[in-house]
Amino acid sequence: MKRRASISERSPRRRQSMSSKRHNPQKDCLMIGLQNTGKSVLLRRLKALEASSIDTASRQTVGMEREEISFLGTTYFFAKYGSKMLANWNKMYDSSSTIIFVVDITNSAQIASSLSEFEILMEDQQLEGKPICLAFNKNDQEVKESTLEYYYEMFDVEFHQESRDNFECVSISALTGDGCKKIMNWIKNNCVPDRRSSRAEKLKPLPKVEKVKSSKFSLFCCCGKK
Ligand SMILES: Nc1nc2c(ncn2[C@@H]2O[C@H](COP(=O)(O)OP(=O)(O)OP(=O)(O)O)[C@@H](O)[C@H]2O)c(=O)[nH]1
Ligand SMILES: [Mg+2]
Repeated sequence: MKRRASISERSPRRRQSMSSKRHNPQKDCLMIGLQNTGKSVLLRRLKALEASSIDTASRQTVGMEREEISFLGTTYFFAKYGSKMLANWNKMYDSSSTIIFVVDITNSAQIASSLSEFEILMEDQQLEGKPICLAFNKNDQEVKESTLEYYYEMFDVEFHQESRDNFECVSISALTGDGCKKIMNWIKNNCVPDRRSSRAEKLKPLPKVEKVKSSKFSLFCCCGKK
């Protein structure tokens, strides 16, 4: 009898997407924030944590950019959305493991809009239990301490830290790298593998342990059979 072609054989595009899913078992770390807050530079910095200098040129992110970043032996997948995609941010929440919201502390004219987007984010039902990191960027610039304290209060950092287990707030400089390692450590602790792959792990039958008696020794054998 003629063998029926598998889905991947019938559709090469489907085969491509299936194989990319197989190679990308993790969900993305989603990076969002308003215009010029420093997302592109931060992504370059996270990729080169220890580098003395990185490319700091501003390139407006149109649509979405994806990057793979390795940290302590694990590769994480980052997706970054520019402010132009603001209306679509929430469509990406489901496919994200963690969210980094970047704020430019030197741009006082923008801070109210950043706060309003952050509040919408924190109230989104889809994000209940999802790890969120608030990154106050550009701390290499002169900003009064009282202004920073004021921003912490404005963004209700203490309240979010108390009410969410996996909320983090960091003061960073994507330019110098200050505080950026903290973000990668937070990702390492919070970036959970895709549910499908962890479910597949759970469904894998456990090796059966059989006790085999021999005249002199008791041997334990592991086999995959049920
Ligand atoms: N002083 C200082 N400047 C920074 C820092 N991070 C980014 N910048 C500068 O801020 C400007 C904007 O940075 P980008 O990374 O392009 O901003 P973005 O958030 O990706 O902007 P969009 O893609 O338009 O949404 C550039 O001139 C950067 O060099 C920082 O930590 N300190
Ligand atoms: Mg950008």
